[in-house]
Amino acid sequence: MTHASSQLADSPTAVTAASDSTHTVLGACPHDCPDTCSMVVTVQGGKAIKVQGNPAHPTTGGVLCTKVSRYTERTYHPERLQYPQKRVGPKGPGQGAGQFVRVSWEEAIHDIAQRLQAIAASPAGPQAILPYNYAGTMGRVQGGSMASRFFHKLGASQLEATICASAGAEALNLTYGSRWGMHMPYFAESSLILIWGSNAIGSNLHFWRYVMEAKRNGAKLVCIDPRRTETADKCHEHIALLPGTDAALALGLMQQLIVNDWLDHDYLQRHTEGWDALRTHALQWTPERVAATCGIRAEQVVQLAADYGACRHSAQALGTGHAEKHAAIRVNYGVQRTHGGGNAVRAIACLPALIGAWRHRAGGLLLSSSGFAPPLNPALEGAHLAPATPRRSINMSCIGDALDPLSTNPPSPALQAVVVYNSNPVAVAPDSARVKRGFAREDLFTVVLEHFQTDTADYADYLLPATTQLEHWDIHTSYGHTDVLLNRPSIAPVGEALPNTEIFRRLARAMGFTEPCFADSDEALCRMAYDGRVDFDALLEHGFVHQDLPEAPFAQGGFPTPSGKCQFVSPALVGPGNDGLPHYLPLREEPHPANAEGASGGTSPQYPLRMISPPARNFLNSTFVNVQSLRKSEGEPLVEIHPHDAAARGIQTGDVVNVFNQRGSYRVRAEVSERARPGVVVCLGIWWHKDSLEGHNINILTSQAVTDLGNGATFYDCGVEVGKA
Ligand SMILES: Nc1nc2c(c(=O)[nH]1)N[C@H]1C(S)=C(S)[C@@H](COP(=O)(O)OP(=O)(O)OC[C@H]3O[C@@H](n4cnc5c(=O)[nH]c(N)nc54)[C@H](O)[C@@H]3O)O[C@H]1N2
Ligand SMILES: Nc1nc2c(c(=O)[nH]1)N[C@H]1C(S)=C(S)[C@@H](COP(=O)(O)OP(=O)(O)OC[C@H]3O[C@@H](n4cnc5c(=O)[nH]c(N)nc54)[C@H](O)[C@@H]3O)O[C@H]1N2
Ligand code: SF4
Ligand SMILES: [Mo]
Repeated sequence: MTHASSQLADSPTAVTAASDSTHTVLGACPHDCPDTCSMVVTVQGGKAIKVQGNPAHPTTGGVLCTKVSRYTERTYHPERLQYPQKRVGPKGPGQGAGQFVRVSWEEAIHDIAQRLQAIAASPAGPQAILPYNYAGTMGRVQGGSMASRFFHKLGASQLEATICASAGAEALNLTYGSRWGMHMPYFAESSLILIWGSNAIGSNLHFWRYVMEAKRNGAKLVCIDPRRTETADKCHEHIALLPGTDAALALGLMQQLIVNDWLDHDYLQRHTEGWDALRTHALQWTPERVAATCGIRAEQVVQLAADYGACRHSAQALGTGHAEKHAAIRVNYGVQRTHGGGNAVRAIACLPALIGAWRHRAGGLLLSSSGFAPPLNPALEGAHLAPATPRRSINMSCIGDALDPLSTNPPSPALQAVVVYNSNPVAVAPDSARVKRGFAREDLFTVVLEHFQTDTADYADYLLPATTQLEHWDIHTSYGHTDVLLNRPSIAPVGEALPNTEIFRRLARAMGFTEPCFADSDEALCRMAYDGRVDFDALLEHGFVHQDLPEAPFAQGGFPTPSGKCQFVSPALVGPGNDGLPHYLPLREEPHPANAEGASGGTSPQYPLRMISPPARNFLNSTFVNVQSLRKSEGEPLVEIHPHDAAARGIQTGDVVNVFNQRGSYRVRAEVSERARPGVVVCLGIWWHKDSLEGHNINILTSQAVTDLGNGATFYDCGVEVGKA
C-alpha cells in the first residue's frame, strides 16, 4: 500500500476548528455506487454548507454526481428523523396508521433490549430474530462492525445478501476465482469498449469519463442494453437485445471468433481450462440463432464479433512494436437480474480469454473490483462471538416469503423480530404485496434505524434516528476502483441522531453483553478494519490511499482459481445434468409460448411484455426520492412503452395505465417512447410506494424467484401486461 501523493498545494485537510470559522473535512461517499468518491465537505459555523468532489483523488477528479452534490439538502431535510419514536396506531401507511410518538433513547433502548431478550429466551430462540441490512451505506463500520458483533453474540438468524450482485459475483468467482478485473482508468486506452448491461452515465459516472477519453482517442463504443439509455445515445452502436438473452449473444460472438479464427491460441492453451468443450458448445450458436433468441439482427452479431476479433492479441505481436488494439468490456449488474443471469455473466466473462485481451491493461473486463480490497480484519465483525452451532440464513430477496403469514413455506421457527438498518426492504425487495403483508403482522416486532420515514419505517414498532455520512466515522473500499477511503465526521449529529454503531453499542450494554469489543469507539473501528495493511495516517491526511496492484491482472494468466486458469468449465458446477459450461437459460417469465421451457410452466402468455426496472439517474435505489430538487429532475414514476406496443393497446403518452401480472397491479403514467424496445416496458427507479398513484411501487410486480447462481433477485425477469386504467 502506498501513500496518496498530495498533488495539490491546497489539498484539503480535516480541521476540528472553532465553530464560526469555515473549514473543510475529507469524507467518502457512502452510497452503493461503484465510484466511491472522495468528498470535501465545507463547514461553516458548525453547519455543512457544501459537499464537493476531492480534486486530489484520481477517479473522483473533483466531481460528484448531482445526487451527492445535494447531500446537504438531504442532511438538513425538514423531514429528517431527529429523535427516537414509538409507534402508536396500526402498522403501515394510510389513514390513522404510520403514527409515532417521541420517546427517550433510554426508553427505546431498554424496551427493544427487553423484547429481543424475551424472544431469545423463548422456545423459538434467538434465530427468531433477523437483522435486515444492505448498502444504504457501504461503510465497513456503519454497515457492519458493531451491528455484526451484536447479532453474532445474540445468535440471530443470518441474512443472505443477495439483493444486488450475488449472481454476478458467483459467476466471476467461478470463472476467474475472484472479483477482479480491469482498472477503470485504463479503459481510456482501449480501442473498443462494450458497455454491457450498464447505463454508465447514470450509475457509474466516473467510469464514463474514461470512456469519453477513449472516444476522443478514436475508440469505438458499443452499448448492449434492451433500453436506449442516455449511455446508448452516446455510443457508436446500440444492440437492444431482449432482457435475459446475453448468454446467447456472448456464445454467438464466440462462434464467430472460432469460425473466423480470431483467437489467441497461445493464451487459450496456457491460461484457460475447458476450451474444447466450450468450443463445441459455442459452435452451435450461429448468428441466425442468436438473432432469433435475442430479438436483434444477425448482422449485428457478425459486426460486433468482427470488431471484437479485430482486437485479438497474440504473444508474438506483443512487444514487437506492432500496433495492437485492445477490447474492453464493462459489464454491469443489469445482465444478472434474470433467471439465467449467473450463466450470462459467466459467458461474457469468458470472452476476453478467447482473444487474449487480458494481455494488455487496456483489455479485459470489469464487473467488480471488490476482490482487490484488502482483506477485512475478522475481528471487526466479531464472528468469534457467534454460537458454535450453525445458524440458518434467510435470503433477503425472499423476505416476503419469510415474513408473509400466508406463506406456504415459512421458516421454522417463525420470525418474531426484524431489525432493519441501511435498507428499505418494503420499497426495494421484490413481490412487495407479500413483503408488506409480512411487515404488517401484529406479532412481528420491527425496529428500523433510518434517516427518514421510509416505506419500511411505516411498519416500525421503534423508529430510531441514524446519523448520515456527514455525522459519523467510516472506512470504505470500492467495487469500481481499488483505493481505500476514510470518512470523517464534519458536523455534529442532527437532533438526537446516533450512528448505527452507537445504537448497537447501547443495545449490547442493555442486553448485558460485556465483551470489551462492544466498547470500541468508531475511530478505533476504522483503525482496526484493515489494520497494518492500510496506512491510517495517510488516510487521515489525504482521505484515501492507493493500493499497488498489477496493472493487467491476468496478463500472464494467474487466475485465482484452483487450477490458476480461467475456467470455461467450472468444476464446482459439474454434476448430474450439468456440464459446467455457461448456457443460455431463457427467462422464467418468458412470454413466447413456443419456448422450450414453456412446457415446464415457464411461460406466461397472458403477460406478453417483459418489464425491467433499472436505476433512475437522480435517485440511488430508493434513497434521494424524497429530496425535492432531485425528485423534480426525475419528474414522476413512468412506464416507457414502445409505440408499437402502445398502439396495440390504444395507449398514448400521459395516459394513466395499469401494469399488471399475477402478483399485482401498478398504476402509473405511460410514456410512449422508443427508449423501450418492442416487447419490453421500462420503469425507472425505485419510487416510494406511498408516493405512487395507488400506493404501490414497481416491486408490486417483481418476483421472488432467484437466479441460477448465487440465489440472487430476478427483478428483470418479470412478465407483465399493460392496459389503460
Ligand atoms: N444514479 C444511480 N446510480 C446507481 C444506482 C441508482 O439507483 N441510481 N444504483 C446503484 C446500484 S445498487 C447498483 S447495483 C448499480 C447498478 O448498476 P447497473 O446494473 O449497471 O445499473 P445500470 O447502470 O442502470 O445498468 C443496468 C442497465 O441494464 C439494462 N438491462 C436490464 N436488463 C438487461 C439484460 O437482461 N441485459 C442487458 N444487457 N442489459 C439489461 C438496463 O436497461 C439498464 O440500462 O448502480 C449503482 N448506481
Ligand atoms: N425493481 C427493482 N428493485 C430493486 C432494484 C432494481 O433494479 N429494480 N435494485 C436492487 C438493488 S441493486 C439494490 S442494491 C437494492 C437496494 O436496496 P437498499 O440497500 O435498501 O437501498 P436503498 O433503497 O438506497 O435504501 C437504503 C436505506 O438506508 C438508509 N441509510 C443510509 N445510510 C444509513 C445509515 O448510516 N444508517 C442507517 N440506519 N440507515 C441508513 C437510507 O436512508 C435508505 O432509506 O434494491 C434492489 N431493488
Ligand atoms: S453516488 Fe457514486 S458518483 Fe455519486 S458521489 Fe457517490 S460515489 Fe460518486
Ligand atoms: Mo445494487
